[in-house]
Amino acid sequence: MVGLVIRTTGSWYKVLPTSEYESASNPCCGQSLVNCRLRGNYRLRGNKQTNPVAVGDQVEYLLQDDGTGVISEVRDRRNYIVRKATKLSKQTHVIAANLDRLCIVATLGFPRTSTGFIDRLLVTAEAYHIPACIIFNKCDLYEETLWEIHNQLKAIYQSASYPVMAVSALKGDGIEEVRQAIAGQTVLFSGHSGVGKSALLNAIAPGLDLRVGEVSEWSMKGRHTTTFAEMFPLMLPGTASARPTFLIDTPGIKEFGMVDFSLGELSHFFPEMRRVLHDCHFANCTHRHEPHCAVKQAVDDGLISTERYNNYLAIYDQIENGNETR
Ligand SMILES: Nc1nc2c(ncn2[C@@H]2O[C@H](COP(=O)(O)OP(=O)(O)OP(=O)(O)O)[C@@H](O)[C@H]2O)c(=O)[nH]1
Ligand SMILES: [Mg+2]
Ligand SMILES: [Zn+2]
Repeated sequence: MVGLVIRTTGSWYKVLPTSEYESASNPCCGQSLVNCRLRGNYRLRGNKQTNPVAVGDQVEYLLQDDGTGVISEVRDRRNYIVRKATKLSKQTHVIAANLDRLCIVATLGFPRTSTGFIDRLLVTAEAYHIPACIIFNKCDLYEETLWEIHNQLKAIYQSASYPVMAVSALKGDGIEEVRQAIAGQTVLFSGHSGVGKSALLNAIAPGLDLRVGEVSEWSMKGRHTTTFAEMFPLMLPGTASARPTFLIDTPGIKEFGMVDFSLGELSHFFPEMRRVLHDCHFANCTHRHEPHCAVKQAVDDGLISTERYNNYLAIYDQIENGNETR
């Protein structure tokens, strides 16, 4: 049997049989989920990853007499989003696999998301060719100054080729645009705790009824309302897609520790740099101090945002010094 991992808790995996969502008009039928464990002698891939099976994985499993399953194989991943397991850890944690899109949920206040955090997630998405977009939530709380900041950030990210949306999960503003953009796709929602990822999923698909944090709760340090990643297969009515949509809610992350790529590649994961870097005088230009650097020129000309370029330098420094922790 083949199925899709939609939730992992400890050593149990909830698997949706492929036949359930490929034929069903409403794949959201809880009864058909199979509780699976990993075969005892399953070898961890290079034992670098803390989780051998992640949400979004396609797995092969054997159905037991008691109705549970035993996973014998995790199929090769098309892509995935991976981060450091903990700040200083050498181990990595796969947040989710086989994605069509990463939605970074950000807020300008209550709490504020830094562009450094956004750019680290974007770089990781680029590295695995996952289209990404940025959703600024809680726009019902923006006054004039926050709208100005929003518009500046929107200009920066759109010119770097990322779609930017402003929404209010609470009031419903902008939700229709998000629904149309993601219909029929497997979408990972990621961002700090308290930005409203679960609230946004509830707004996109009102039947979901996910737990949303109390205002007093998320402002307290270290409190996470969502505690494990979970995928929700559903049909999005009113959209053009006849395919199910797979929404993945995740626990908030404080810092995003990047893994798995080299310094030389970094500028290739900034689309606006990728466009010009072939014009640098030196083929191995790091775009930091070299003369006749097309990237630095583009920054001077206002074609590449200073904010993004500074984040590039910061990430470069951190990788170079071996303490990339964000
Ligand atoms: N004003 C306003 N508040 C919102 C909006 N969306 C979410 N909230 C509030 O923000 C708080 C956090 O929302 P959650 O959906 O739990 O946030 P989360 O990102 O899922 O948090 P974790 O699960 O901890 O990662 C709750 O109190 C929500 O009511 C919004 O659009 N406007
Ligand atoms: Mg949540
Ligand atoms: Zn250069």
